[in-house]
Amino acid sequence: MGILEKIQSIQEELNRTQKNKATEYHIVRQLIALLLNEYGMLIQVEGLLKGKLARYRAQLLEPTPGSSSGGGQGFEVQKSGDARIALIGFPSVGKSSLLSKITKTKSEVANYAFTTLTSVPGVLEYNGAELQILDLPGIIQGASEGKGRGRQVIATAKTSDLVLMILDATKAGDQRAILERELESVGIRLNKDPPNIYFKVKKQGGLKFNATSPPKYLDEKIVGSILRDYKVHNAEVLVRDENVTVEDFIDVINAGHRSYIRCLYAYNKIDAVSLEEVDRLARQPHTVVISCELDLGLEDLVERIWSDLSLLRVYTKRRGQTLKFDDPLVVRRNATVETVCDSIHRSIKDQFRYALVWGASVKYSPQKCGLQHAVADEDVVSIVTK
Ligand SMILES: Nc1nc2c(ncn2[C@@H]2O[C@H](COP(=O)(O)OP(=O)(O)OP(=O)(O)O)[C@@H](O)[C@H]2O)c(=O)[nH]1
Ligand SMILES: [Mg+2]
Repeated sequence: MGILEKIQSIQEELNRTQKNKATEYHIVRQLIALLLNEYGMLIQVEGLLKGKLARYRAQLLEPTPGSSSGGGQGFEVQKSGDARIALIGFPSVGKSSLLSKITKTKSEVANYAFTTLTSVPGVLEYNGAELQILDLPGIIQGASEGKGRGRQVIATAKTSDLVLMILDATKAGDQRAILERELESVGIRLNKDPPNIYFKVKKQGGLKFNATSPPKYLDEKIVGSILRDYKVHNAEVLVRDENVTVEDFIDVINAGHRSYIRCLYAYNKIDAVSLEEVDRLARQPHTVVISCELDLGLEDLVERIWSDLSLLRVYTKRRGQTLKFDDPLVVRRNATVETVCDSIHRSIKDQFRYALVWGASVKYSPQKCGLQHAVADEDVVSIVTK
């Protein structure tokens, strides 16, 4: 081949390649466009499906007509252990993820709303106590009026010693206020003490109203008219706190339907927000920040659960036996020697002479105490019987 022919053949080859390049480029572009389109459609369909799934699952949660309790069996779980903690929150905030992290129980986790349809109990062992953690279906605005399985969820929350409200750090907004309102509307009072008002319905004598110091937001007239509305005409009312409100007084009249429960707020998914935001959330009262995904703040959370429950550990010692510190009796705050007796055995009280108590609740260790003596955390108690 002469030099000219060589040049010509290379040029032809080059032309061909360039043409091919252009066509291939065109084809690839078309392909990419197609794929992108397909991908977009897929995302759309996925969103639609998730939405549908959530809607149907929400319907599944809707109380069935005719059933008094609002449908669904096995929702109420037997109480067990030393205290009950209810996980309350919107769907998909990570309640089940948390249960699976802090207990040995696995509750289904998924990225669509209403994954959990019933209550799932787990046990958290801490400081020698057994704490029952209840994973519950997510609740939504309107839950207290029966939306979703809201009413049952809230009824279960009412039976707990601590509400652990799980919130999504990526959707901070007004979740907290909405959930609080839902719980408030069915008589749950979070992080509040019962109002300091003595109230007793009498058979006769009209209304006897007294106050240790003049209340700021309440007077005899208001109290009288509220009581008349409740058809109570004879009662004794003693207000011991000048700051009580009308709402407080109404709570006192309805004491049977009010539950004063501690609440701890946990913002989950802090791995997905900025440090500034985490800092802002963590500064709210009664709040911890966690990430189930990255195992952040979980130990801290468990410690806070424990301290908010205000449980007391009492070590009981039998005469002549060495004390074991690994298996405490776990009792509520305000517990007395009597409570301790009852937790040991039903009949031990009948044989009771006195108790020897070592620890923070007594001046001298050991000290002889009666049944009414209030115990403190980590006291050692030895019951002396007849
Ligand atoms: N980024 C992030 N995602 C999380 C975290 N914890 C849970 N998730 C995700 O959030 C989604 C919902 O988690 P679940 O534990 O099923 O939420 P849930 O509150 O039990 O939801 P329902 O049962 O539907 O009420 C899942 O896709 C989890 O993987 C976290 O700490 N960080
Ligand atoms: Mg769940």
